[in-house]
Amino acid sequence: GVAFDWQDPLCLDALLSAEERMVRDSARAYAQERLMPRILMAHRHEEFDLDVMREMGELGFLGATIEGFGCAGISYVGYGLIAREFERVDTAFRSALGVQSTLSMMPIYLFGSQAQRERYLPAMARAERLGCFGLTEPDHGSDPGSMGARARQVAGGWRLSGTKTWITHAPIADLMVVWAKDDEDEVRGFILERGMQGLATSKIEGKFSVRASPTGQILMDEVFVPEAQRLPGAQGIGAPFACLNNARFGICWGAMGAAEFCWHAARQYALDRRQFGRPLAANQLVQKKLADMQTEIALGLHACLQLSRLRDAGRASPEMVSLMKRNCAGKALEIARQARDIHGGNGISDGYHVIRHVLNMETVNTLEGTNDIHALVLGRAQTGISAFA
Ligand code: TGC
Ligand code: FAD
Repeated sequence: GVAFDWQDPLCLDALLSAEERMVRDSARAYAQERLMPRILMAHRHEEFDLDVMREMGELGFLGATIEGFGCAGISYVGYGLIAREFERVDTAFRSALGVQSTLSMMPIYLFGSQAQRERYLPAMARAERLGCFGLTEPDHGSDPGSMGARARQVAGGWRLSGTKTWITHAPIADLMVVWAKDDEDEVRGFILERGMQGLATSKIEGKFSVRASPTGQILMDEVFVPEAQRLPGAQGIGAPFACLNNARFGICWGAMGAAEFCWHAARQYALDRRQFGRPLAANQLVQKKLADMQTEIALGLHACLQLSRLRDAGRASPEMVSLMKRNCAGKALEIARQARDIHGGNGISDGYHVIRHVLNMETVNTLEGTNDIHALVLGRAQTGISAFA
């Protein structure tokens, strides 16, 4: 008969190229050997080790989809496979990868001048300079098109004012890709550097999710930004959305990585733990939960692969990305909760790691477009009626 691999039920592995498998294996080895031993304490004490960024840079993971400028130039399948391995350990590491690569380097690559690309990208690929992406504001999250941040044109440049909040890596970033509206109400992008007069960052305390990732605010009080720091190719709200389109690939694959960790942990726990004189895994109710996890993850990963192949062929639409971001994040949260349940009381302890993923998946369902916002994108695409306004 034909063999069945319970871990890879629909043979995803066979659909990857030798190069993609190599990227996957090197990301997996790094994540398991170097990230996994750090995460328990990092999460418990809300610590982020900057060496992680430097290591990711040395191994060529940062900005990996960019061609040239010291970047590897790999496919979106490759990028997704890295994200899956990093988030298998913790969302903080996938976030670190995604914010530096697709939300900080990518806007400079897509919309920056040649001088900006040369100045920033190689240094960012080596993690000598860390970036962040400032779109969300205290009063404008799901609807960034209504942002309040202003960019007023003055002699030699611009004056930026406003507040960005919930910004991953704001407290540690050397530079900030910030979106603000000009006098004509057009969205423009700017590269701000720490140290500019009137620019400050603060840290959001008391986070109960992605605790190993520093999140904060960007506060701009009439910050003078020279014209040379404006992204010349970015005009309109479509520019930050284009960045999000790329970043959401990392979320899709990453959420599936977190779900896989939880599934494997739940399966092993159910085999090891005995109640009523036999393993938990002997119960039909438990087996059904494991079967559901396996099914959703297999379908999710295959769809991630298909979406990424379409992206690499230039044929992925934003709606496809919405469909997948929503499904992967939502299913991963449900799987993490079920895995926590199978762990019983032990599942409440961070030592078993699943509660950490449950908490993280709450964030993953909210950032880069909430579950319901992506539902509305899909609703609009099939009815022609926008339910946003
Ligand atoms: P809408 O009228 O639909 O479109 C306005 C213009 O934007 C274009 N566009 C897109 N372009 C590329 N990719 C997309 N995904 C796009 N979505 C829209 C569109 O074609 C149009 O262009 P044009 O030239 O015709 O004007 O825009 P809307 O204002 O109605 O908003 C639609 C909506 C709600 C889907 C959008 O605002 C949205 O995506 N909201 C969610 C906000 C969000 O995702 N924020 C993320 C912040 S960053 C973050 O969370 C990083 S987390 C980092 C980490 O992982 O730690
Ligand atoms: P809101 O927009 O206020 O939404 C609240 C609720 O209302 C949600 O359930 C939403 O689905 C619902 N809702 C809103 N509008 C509608 C509607 N029209 N119809 C039906 N329901 C609706 N942002 C950045 O710019 N850069 C970052 O690096 C970044 N990192 C983040 C890191 C973390 C840990 C977190 C938690 C967030 C981060 N974000 C970042 C912000 C994130 O993108 C926003 O939180 C997200 O877009 C939602 O915006 P909001 O929090 O203002 O929620």
